[in-house]
Amino acid sequence: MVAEPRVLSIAGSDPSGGAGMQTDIRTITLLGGYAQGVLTALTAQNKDGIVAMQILPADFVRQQLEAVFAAEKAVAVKTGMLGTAEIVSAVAKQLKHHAQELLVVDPVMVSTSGTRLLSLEGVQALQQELLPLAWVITPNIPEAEVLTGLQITSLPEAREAMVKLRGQGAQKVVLTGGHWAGDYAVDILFDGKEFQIFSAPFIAAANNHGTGCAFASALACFLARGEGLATAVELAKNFVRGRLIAGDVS
Ligand code: PXL
Repeated sequence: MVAEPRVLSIAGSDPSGGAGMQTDIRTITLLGGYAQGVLTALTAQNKDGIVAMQILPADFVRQQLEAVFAAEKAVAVKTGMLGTAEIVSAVAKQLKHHAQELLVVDPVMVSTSGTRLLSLEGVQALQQELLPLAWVITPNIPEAEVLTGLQITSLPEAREAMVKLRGQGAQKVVLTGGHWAGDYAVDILFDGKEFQIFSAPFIAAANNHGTGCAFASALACFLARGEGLATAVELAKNFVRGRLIAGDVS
């Protein structure tokens, strides 16, 4: 086990600290990782919503990545908000070039408050270029529905969608469960062979903005620390639960 493994987040800024890069860096740091961060976009937002956004030029994202990779390669990389197809392509090219194996792709598309964080062309680029590189993808139910074109309202439908997501190139799939109707948050892991269910009572928090970012970052961090995937999912889920219970998701 590495003492303080480098974990790189590629994500957008949420200046209020509730989601995005700020959440990622806090999560990685809290969990004993050495956080690196490549920004894709700046937003003006707080938990009530996004009022403005500046997406960075893809070439500048590429330059940031080159600088980071030239310094020291991260053990694990996590992607969040990518904004445009051009940024998705630039990120995919760099990760491929540097043969990044531990890659957690959180296919962020829309903010909790409803603002689009990845263009429609970006969704296509993510499917074509980034998913084939992913060690694990962590969609929530609405994201998995967009990526597969399937409706997910039951466990059998979830399983079908997860098989399809693996078919798009991700090696492993974690369907995060904050959107199920009912009293339980049920996360499902599909490793290509088996489905594993992680269930915990749903926490009706006043603020759940940023839970997806925290989960994917925690997962990347536990993987970087050498945990197996199922253990990493369980630990990441417990971490997010703890933050929700504390009223501080991020
Ligand atoms: O929770 C998804 C997310 C990711 N990244 C940024 C965000 C949000 C949600 O608001 O703002 C920058």
